Amino acid sequence: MKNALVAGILYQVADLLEMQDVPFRPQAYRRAARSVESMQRPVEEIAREGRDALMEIPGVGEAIAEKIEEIARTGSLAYLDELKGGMPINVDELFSVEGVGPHKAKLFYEKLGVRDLDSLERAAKEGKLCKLPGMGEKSAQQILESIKFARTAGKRALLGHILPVAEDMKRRLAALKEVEDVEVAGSIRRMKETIGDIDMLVVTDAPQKVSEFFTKLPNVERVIAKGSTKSTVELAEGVQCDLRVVEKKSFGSALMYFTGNKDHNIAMRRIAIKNGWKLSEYGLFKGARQIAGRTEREVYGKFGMPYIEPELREMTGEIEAALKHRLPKLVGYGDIRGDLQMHTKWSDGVNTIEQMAGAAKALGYEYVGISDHVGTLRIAGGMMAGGVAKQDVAIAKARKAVRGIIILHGAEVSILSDGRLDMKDAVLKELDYVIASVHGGFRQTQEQMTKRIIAAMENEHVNIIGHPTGRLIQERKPYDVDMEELFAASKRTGTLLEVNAFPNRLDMNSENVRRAMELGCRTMINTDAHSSEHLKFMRLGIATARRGWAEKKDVVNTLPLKKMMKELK
Ligand code: DGT
Ligand code: CA
Ligand code: CA
Ligand code: ZN
Repeated sequence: MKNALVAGILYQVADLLEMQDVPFRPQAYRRAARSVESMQRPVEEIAREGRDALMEIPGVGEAIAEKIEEIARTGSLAYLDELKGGMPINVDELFSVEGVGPHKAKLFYEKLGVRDLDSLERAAKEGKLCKLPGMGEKSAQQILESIKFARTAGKRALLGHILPVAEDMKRRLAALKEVEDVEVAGSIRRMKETIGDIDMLVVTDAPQKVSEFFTKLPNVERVIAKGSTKSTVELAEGVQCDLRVVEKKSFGSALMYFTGNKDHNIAMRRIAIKNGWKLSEYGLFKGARQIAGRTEREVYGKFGMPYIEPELREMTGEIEAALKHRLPKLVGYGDIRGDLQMHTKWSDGVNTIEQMAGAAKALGYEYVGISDHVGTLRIAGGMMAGGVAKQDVAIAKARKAVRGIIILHGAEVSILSDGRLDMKDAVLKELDYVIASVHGGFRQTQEQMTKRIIAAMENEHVNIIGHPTGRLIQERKPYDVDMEELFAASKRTGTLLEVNAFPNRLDMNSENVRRAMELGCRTMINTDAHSSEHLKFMRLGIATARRGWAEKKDVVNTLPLKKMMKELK
């Protein structure tokens, strides 16, 4: 942990103490923070020497030394969380706005009841901020600007939002006659769930023309750098994009290098050195002679490895597996035969059953499952028993209207806090399949939550657990559940743990998929579409499964209808 980060935590403590009008201690924390910040030596190293060593840092007494030890050991400070928890306001949100510190936050709260970004924004828009002492039109306007920034800053973009942007850019570049080859690299190519920036590679003999074109694309907001080998721009979608020009003979090695990840690259380079070679973005070299680099396959081949799919390049055993020719045969992007989680106008979706089925058919699916919310989940428009019966008639009608695809009638039912389902068995039993999910009551102990979900898995009518951990990427942590227990229950009961492909869910995540597959569980990938447009998120779920080393045989909805239905247990 960097000294600046340790100091940052101490500064935050100081701010919070000051807001509570605690005398002296804020200054003490700030003094210590300044010392730590300005030290050359890593404070972590000093912490390892013991408390006495820490107390030699100017301004650091026993109490603060103890805190630094904890930060060095755990990366966080329980005392800080406690202070934050005791505040009536969302400190992290408010302090993330430039121009809002402890004094302003306190003022805004006491005079206007501002607790978080939303209420701050409201107050600013209603013209209330500028009337406060020490504030004016201008500073209120600045805060409004900063709020916009604070909402996106520090957050990585979702793959699902940026992948189409990168692909569109690739298409536009590929259409240029000067461009010989173009590829998206980086975390997007590895299909990581969140991405920092877009990395594009091109082969061209006319780099000036290409960078000219690139920096003038319609969604370019700002040009950060423009050169013949590298240009960087900021896009309207809120991410940066790097464009690098590489030589044709190096395209494979450059693609490998800029796809990463970094640890994978470093390991490959080490292996090259062991062989007496040198690997870089320019190629694989024996002395001055290039022995590979045109394609990735060629480079991996020189090392006696098969091609390693980008989704696997996370340095989690793929290199060893490749050397032993034991890489998984990943489920393919074209292997899915149907999507079984989607919502229509019958609950909280925007399209009709016919429209969803038609869109699924257009994707080439053999079957599609309609799984509207049932039960008392009001915000999702849950149907009661009567609604389900009516929908059954509507499904029968849709089957006649949309030919060439099998329409299944399923449902998504909530798992109540005590593990019971939010719908009678007698209703569930009539459906083709049932997905059970946790939609509320997230704050249970691990024991309660695990028992709750397993109880649902043990219900004979439940076939699938939807979004099994409840996380929303960068928004909500997963609820506390013992995944090992869920995997065991999945094997025992045959209830599938879903890979939900919705861009901000991707739940199970790839780590969980990997573990589940290791234990011999199977899974199903569904989109949870709430509109026909959402059906195309399937590939994000497939990518998540691939990053979890899942093979076709592990994914139940790669099976033809009859076999798939047999796997619904
Ligand atoms: P991101 O953008 O944060 O989502 O993640 P990446 O993986 O796209 O990282 P980025 O954009 O910083 O760099 C693209 C690739 O370039 C990265 O995956 C591996 C390679 N790379 C970047 N820096 C280094 C480095 O210092 N050493 C090595 N060996 N490779 C690097
Ligand atoms: Ca990147
Ligand atoms: Ca980059
Ligand atoms: Zn759900």
